[in-house]
Amino acid sequence: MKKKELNFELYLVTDRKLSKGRKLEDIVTSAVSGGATIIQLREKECSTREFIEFGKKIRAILKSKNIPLIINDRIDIALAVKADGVHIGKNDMFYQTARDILGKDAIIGLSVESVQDAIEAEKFDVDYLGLSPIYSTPTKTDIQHELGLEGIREIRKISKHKLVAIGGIKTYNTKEIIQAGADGIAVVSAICSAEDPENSARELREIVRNALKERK
Ligand code: TZP
Ligand code: MG
Repeated sequence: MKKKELNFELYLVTDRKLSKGRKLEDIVTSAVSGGATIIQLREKECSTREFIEFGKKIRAILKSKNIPLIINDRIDIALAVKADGVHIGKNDMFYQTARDILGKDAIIGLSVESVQDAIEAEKFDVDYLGLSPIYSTPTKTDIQHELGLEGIREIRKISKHKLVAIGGIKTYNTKEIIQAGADGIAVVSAICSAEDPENSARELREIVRNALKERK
């Protein structure tokens, strides 16, 4: 996957706790059939061995479909499963250290939680910023401040990077998020907990695509 071809329109972040007992492999496969453009494995509780085994399985599924695989936090896992990149937050490894380890071809995304964070990220050659959170969400409760639409607009004004919005995003608020300046949305529950993950992915992607078209 060449970096120029990266499409951030619908970014799925996995969470097995929210998958209603269904296999994450199946949810990922359905999401991709519905139009997910990039997949991040976010495993906070499984062992390193399990994570690697699972990552390799997902890697195999995504490879044939040319969909990039991103690993949350864990540079070691990303290397072990030959993922396309990592997503790092403020408490994880420093951006530059991750870049030095993974090299220039890796996709590296950085979470930003404020305009100030986005200003600081201007000096990095990151591949995208995850704007976190747009809205508060039961999926991740250790966050204090909602960026909201105003936060997206402000960051869009000052940032040269691709912007992926995350937190509380559903079909009913996707359009306004893209209109505010995001290049795509990242979701957990809107797909992982959906009755029909494929259909949810299809609906979300369609809204993003149309909103991007209108913005041009
Ligand atoms: N980072 C910021 S918010 C969030 C993460 C991983 C969770 C988003 O979950 P949901 O279910 O899409 O609101
Ligand atoms: Mg993290």
